[in-house]
Amino acid sequence: MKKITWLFALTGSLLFGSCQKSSTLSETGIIPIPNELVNGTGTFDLSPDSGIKLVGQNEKLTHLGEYLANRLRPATGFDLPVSFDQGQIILELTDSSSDESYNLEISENEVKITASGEAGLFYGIQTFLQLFPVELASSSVQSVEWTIQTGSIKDSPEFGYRGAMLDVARHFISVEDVKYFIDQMASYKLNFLHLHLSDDQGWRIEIKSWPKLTEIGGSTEVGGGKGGFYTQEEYEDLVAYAAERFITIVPEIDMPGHTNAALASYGELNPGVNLPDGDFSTVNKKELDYQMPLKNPQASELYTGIEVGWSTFSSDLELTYAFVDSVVREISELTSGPYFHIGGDESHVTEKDDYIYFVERVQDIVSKYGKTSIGWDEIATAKLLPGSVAQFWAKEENAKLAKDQGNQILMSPATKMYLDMQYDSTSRIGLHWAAYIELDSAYLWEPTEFASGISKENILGLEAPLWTETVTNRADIDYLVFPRLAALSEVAWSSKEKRSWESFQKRVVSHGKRWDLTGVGFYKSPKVNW
Ligand code: TNX
Repeated sequence: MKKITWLFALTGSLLFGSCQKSSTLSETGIIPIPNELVNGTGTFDLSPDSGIKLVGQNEKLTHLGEYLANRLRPATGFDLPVSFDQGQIILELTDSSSDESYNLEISENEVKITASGEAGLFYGIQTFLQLFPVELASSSVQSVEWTIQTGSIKDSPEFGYRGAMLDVARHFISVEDVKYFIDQMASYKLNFLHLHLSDDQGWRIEIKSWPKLTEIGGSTEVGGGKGGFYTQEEYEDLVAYAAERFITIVPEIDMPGHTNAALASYGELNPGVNLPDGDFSTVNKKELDYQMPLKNPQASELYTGIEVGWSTFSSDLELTYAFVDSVVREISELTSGPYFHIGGDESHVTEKDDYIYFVERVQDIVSKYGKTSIGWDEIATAKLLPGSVAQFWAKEENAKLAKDQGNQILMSPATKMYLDMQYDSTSRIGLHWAAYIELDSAYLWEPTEFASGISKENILGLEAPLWTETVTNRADIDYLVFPRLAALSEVAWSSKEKRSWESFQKRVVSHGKRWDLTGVGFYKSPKVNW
């Protein structure tokens, strides 16, 4: 009797299991949703005999083949040899262009991913991986049928810059956690990781010519914890790790405001004026403990609170530019990507003229070291160099100023893209000065219609920042980032015509299962039937 019940349960679950399986390719939970998708009628099975065949010249091809094999091997337990001779999974690279598009053709006998550039092939691989049962994400062998639906996909991104930002200054984030974040970004086809490396509360990257920045400035964080910093070798390792996943690191040194950690490390950089009395906050942040620094013309005190807008470099001190020059030079030498982020936000105690003078001089320094400046939208009040990018977070009129100068805008509207905003008033961490951002709100907006006068051609791309005033560990990152990062990746990658909340709401369910399986502590938004 017992046996019969057991059998019953088993058959039931098998039946249920197979009902759960998507019956067509378009019903598989691909995020971001591809441009063009045609359903086939059959299935393709990955089997112990499957192999990966490489077609093309590029030396990165072997690397991509191995990457795919390594993603498929642990859960399937299959050998999946990678070769130029045979295999049913074909990776074909036709050129070495920077084009990010790919084609994916799945028939009953083979799968073929074709691209003219390595990044495109990598994105095709990401899509392919999402087609399998979620158990594929497991690190041990699973007894599952590795079946996917046939059909074809032609895909390319809407925006060339699809980014996320980690504020490693308010709370330091370890190399290991940044790598984890990079892996997550890669699976959603994001390609720029902006690291906010300095702020009032901490300086997080070693500068060999100014060592006290990390000795002193890196020694604490919000709440008074021990802080931390990346050595230059660790930073280079992150740049390389990201590059292998087609992600470009954008380093940010925030200035002239948000500079207390530097001012606490080197007294001689201090403006030498007393900070004004009063409340310097423009926004009413969550009531965390904070302490104002001593009003001291010498080195300022380290700061572990979360108020903003009260520190500044001195723009009429030549030493300031010597300092900035060293910092930009050292970091630029370690950075393979084209951008250097100069911050520029919330400099509420910098005179307007001083601010403009400072931004213009710093842009020149950045350009001298072969990089292009990005800055928060306020930098558009200065004269921008051709190519400089204004990152829109708050003020439409600043975005407009950038556009009128012929410069592009990186869209990070706080009300939609700030990953540190709470989902609702019950969220256990996060701020809410800009908005509460539930999953549907993060999804339902159109970047080319968001700020008046800013249309597609003015937009370089999108970036979702995670500020970390209230974020102290991986669980906190997971909770604020997922599932919103998946939603934002679709806004950045997929065309307006393809996006639909109803569809996303269904597709994200399998991602939730994958997150559960891999220990990503995501927010179980009530907007989704998980
Ligand atoms: C505003 S966005 C800031 C950050 C804070 C963030 C908190 C921006 C350019 N400045 O300094 O961390 O709000 O949400």
